[in-house]
Amino acid sequence: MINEDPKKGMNIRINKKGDILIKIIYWGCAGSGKTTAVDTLFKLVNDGDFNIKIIQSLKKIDMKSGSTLYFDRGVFQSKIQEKIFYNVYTVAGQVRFSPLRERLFDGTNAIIFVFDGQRNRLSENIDSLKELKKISGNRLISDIPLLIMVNKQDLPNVMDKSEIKDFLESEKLFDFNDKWSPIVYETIALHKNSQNIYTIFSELLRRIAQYIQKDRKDLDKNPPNLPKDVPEL
Ligand SMILES: Nc1nc2c(ncn2[C@@H]2O[C@H](COP(=O)(O)OP(=O)(O)OP(=O)(O)O)[C@@H](O)[C@H]2O)c(=O)[nH]1
Ligand SMILES: [Mg+2]
Repeated sequence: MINEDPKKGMNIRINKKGDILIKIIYWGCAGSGKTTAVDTLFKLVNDGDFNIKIIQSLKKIDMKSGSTLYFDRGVFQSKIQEKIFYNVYTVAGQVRFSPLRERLFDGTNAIIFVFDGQRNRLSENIDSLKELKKISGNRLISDIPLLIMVNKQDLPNVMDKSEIKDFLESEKLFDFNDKWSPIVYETIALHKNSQNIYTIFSELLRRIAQYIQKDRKDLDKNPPNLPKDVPEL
């Protein structure tokens, strides 16, 4: 751990080889499009020329219905700084999997919250966001960068980003006046007409780098003491 106090700072893990392991989670209610978004992200990176490359393709643990049963996970490596690895997870969004999400949250460094843009899903979206805020112990944004997708923009009459912002502000769930406030992106997660799926991920990576810089002073003063049980990638 970079920081001695697990409740403060980013707590990036570094393994014995000196690799920097960053854990990113896609969070949101059941069916909002987390698995679809990450699946599309891996396809885009596989087919395109980006600053990251796939080290481990996306492994899904799901039910027959396609809903996630445990989690999905895949790994990218930065092409620019080869010591940096991004472990990307999606949580299982069904309400009954809350204990599982709490466990998966452990060690999370950055989050993309996936709103289902359909109006009839608003209360499920909000419940999921409240759960995330509770589990994170108020570390969102101060220590854990967060961005928001309003997904399914290809469907008719979905919520747009300004509606989401107004709603979250009026409910006092976030304010959007700070430099580190979440950016809200309108997205389509389906691969065939995807929108903003790589853009939001790359903005998250940019923010992670900025947050690490913020911690950097601590890192210089207190070189990390690596726990023996940090697994190799
Ligand atoms: N039209 C449309 N459908 C989408 C979009 N993103 C996801 N879907 C569909 O929404 C359904 C649920 O998507 P998933 O990616 O499995 O949702 P999830 O958030 O992983 O759900 P859980 O694993 O149960 O938490 C699937 O039928 C997807 O094809 C989108 O942008 N547009
Ligand atoms: Mg899923």
